[in-house]
Amino acid sequence: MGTRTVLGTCHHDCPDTCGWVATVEDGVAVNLRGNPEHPYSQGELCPKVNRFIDRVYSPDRILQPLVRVGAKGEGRFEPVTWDVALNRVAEALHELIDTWGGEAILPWWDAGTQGLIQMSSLDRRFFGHLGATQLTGSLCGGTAHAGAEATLGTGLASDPMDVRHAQLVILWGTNTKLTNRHLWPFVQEARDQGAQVVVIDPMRTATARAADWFIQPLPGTDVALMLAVMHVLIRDDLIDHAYVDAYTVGFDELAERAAEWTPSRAADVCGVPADEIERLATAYGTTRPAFIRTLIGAEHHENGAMFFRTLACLPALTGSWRERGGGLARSVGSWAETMVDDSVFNSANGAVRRSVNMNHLGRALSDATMEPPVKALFVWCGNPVVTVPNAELIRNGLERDDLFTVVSEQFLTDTARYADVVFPATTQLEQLDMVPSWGHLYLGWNEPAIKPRGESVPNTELWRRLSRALGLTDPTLYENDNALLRAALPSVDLDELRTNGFLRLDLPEDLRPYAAGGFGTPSEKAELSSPTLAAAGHDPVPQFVPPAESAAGDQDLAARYPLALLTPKHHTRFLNSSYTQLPKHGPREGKPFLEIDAADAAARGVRDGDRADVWNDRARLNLEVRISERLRPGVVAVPFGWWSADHGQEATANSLTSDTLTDWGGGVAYSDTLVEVARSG
Ligand SMILES: Nc1nc2c(c(=O)[nH]1)N[C@H]1C(S)=C(S)[C@@H](COP(=O)(O)OP(=O)(O)OC[C@H]3O[C@@H](n4cnc5c(=O)[nH]c(N)nc54)[C@H](O)[C@@H]3O)O[C@H]1N2
Ligand SMILES: Nc1nc2c(c(=O)[nH]1)N[C@H]1C(S)=C(S)[C@@H](COP(=O)(O)OP(=O)(O)OC[C@H]3O[C@@H](n4cnc5c(=O)[nH]c(N)nc54)[C@H](O)[C@@H]3O)O[C@H]1N2
Ligand code: SF4
Ligand SMILES: [Mo]
Repeated sequence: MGTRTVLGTCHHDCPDTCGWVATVEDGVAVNLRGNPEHPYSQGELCPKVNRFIDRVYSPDRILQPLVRVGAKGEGRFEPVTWDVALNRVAEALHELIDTWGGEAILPWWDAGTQGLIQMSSLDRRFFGHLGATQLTGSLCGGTAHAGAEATLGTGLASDPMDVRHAQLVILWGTNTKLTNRHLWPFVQEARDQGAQVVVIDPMRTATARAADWFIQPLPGTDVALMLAVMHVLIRDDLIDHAYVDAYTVGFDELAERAAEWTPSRAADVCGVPADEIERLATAYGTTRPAFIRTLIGAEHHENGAMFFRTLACLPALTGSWRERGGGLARSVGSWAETMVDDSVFNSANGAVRRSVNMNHLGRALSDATMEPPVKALFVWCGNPVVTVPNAELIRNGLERDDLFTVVSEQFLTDTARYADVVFPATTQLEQLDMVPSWGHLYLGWNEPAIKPRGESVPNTELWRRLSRALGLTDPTLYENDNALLRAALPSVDLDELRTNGFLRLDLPEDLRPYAAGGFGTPSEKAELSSPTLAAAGHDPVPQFVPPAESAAGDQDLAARYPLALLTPKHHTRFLNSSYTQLPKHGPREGKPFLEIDAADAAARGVRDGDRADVWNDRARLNLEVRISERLRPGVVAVPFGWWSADHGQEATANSLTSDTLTDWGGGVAYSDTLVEVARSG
């Protein structure tokens, strides 16, 4: 067999979608490094994936089907053959479909791999065939998309790589150096040519520390800040009137609203001094080109869609969409959709089926009034017990004796521990896929580098095997991986993609989507006032609405729980809840902790290194205290990602968080969470 190299693409739910090269010796992957040819990731991976081979060959990998022998959550399983496991699932499904109907089955998945076919493809046909409940909503990105869409008509915006042409870079609610690290060199390139970098974030992140200017609003208050920026732009006539006249609608209504939002009024709401708001607006209105970069973090508030809707108005006011290095860059997933047609995976079952928002998994599992109740749950590509808000409700649901749970996983996660049957899943080195990116404009091919370890299978193969076990005959349930990819990528030369490892979307090099209008709205203009929002019962014009779970939203609740809790991504070696269990990743990130400002700590008699309780009506956590200068008084943080075992208790950060849905877009407001803290022991 000898030594060979195989081109692949990182599958993680990360905007960077790095190209990689695996070296394989006698069928064993011995090295994985960044593909130096990749124009965006440029030969680098990251501290998580540099050791991906440890993950693939970890002694803790699940390599055979497992059936539960202990109590739910206890984590005791016994290996069985595929036939035994498949038959157990088939029997359970037949029985519950006969009694309760297909809607008693709930599929739940996230982007554990964001590969096109392994994340979600044949599952849609399989569950469609069974008439299962449909999963809606989004843990990540749906709200940001819906917000931007209200102004722009689609999710399409600037090419993030064009940040290098900017003279002012505003990183608004994104932690680039941690979460989008391969964009940072392009930010730095702009800076080397004189650009000023501003970070707007409630937390002094690593990115904030690296910036020229850090602005620290209270969480969930940015819309007030943006309206005050507009107030100054309009007052000081820093508006591109030609652009506004030609390519926007609703300027007068927006101007009327912005007139109400003086910098001093906004300062009272967001905690940013009025003169700093003035300076931000002046810098934005007078520096050309001015690039706004945002990603996902700010969507996780009750007013999350409004954040993105309002932000997307700013470049229209200054005409910044005209400029290379201007406009607004967000997830570019919608650009990939111009060449990737995943609707080919849709089920032929056109019947209207019940739907459940994925953020309300706990509610769905514990709602006795649902007709029919959820009797079977399938989870793949996600670890909801750690990653979904109000997680104790999910745990309670998973403990139900009358719930049949199936999980496809690489590792025995907190969620998998509650399964009745666990199927062993392959990793990206063992499966075929194409990975669209939401951080750059390249598609990535992933050729399997090694054979599946043990008896693990790609998700597509799991759905084929389950279809067979259930005796389903529809041939579309059995399509092979190559055929699935060909169907979804009709305009892509797959041979070229496979040979090259990546391919740029068929788009102009100088993207500037709205340099001369061309918005996707019904008016074909940027809708500063939106009839579509009005028709859906929302304020047609940007407006700040305080989240219900905030000091401004519910004074009684805030009297009991006076601290706003952030539960951010924080670790260079974790990807959401992945990697925490691996010896070269988890221990190097230390143990779970509570971060608190010195004033809030002193008021509670809490010192650095103490243990403290953090609680609200949803849960209580006991954590080590770190006094930090990264947060404003009134705001605390518990980074998320660690599993129960790392906490030495069942609850994790998401046990505390709010599962209120966002204003629109089907996301969740886990960053609107109030807690109290007290010293323990
Ligand atoms: N190392 C590492 N990288 C990752 C991940 C990981 O877990 N680890 N996760 C990946 C995933 S799934 C995603 S979606 C991306 C997310 O990428 P980002 O969106 O860049 O990251 P987040 O940390 O979710 O949020 C960004 C920032 O938003 C801030 N924020 C929260 N609320 C507000 C607000 O009201 N206003 C403002 N202005 N800012 C606010 C947070 O403090 C945070 O610093 O990162 C990806 N990259
Ligand atoms: N408090 C708080 N909560 C958050 C966030 C936050 O910042 N704070 N971030 C939110 C965001 S943006 C996101 S995207 C979500 C992420 O939430 P999840 O998607 O649940 O994230 P992970 O913990 O990475 O879980 C992915 C799982 O998929 C498995 N997996 C990977 N590849 C495959 C495969 O090919 N097949 C199968 N069967 N399994 C696979 C991995 O082993 C891993 O256990 O978390 C959200 N929750
Ligand atoms: S996790 Fe992100 S940064 Fe790391 S290799 Fe994958 S795509 Fe690149
Ligand atoms: Mo995400």
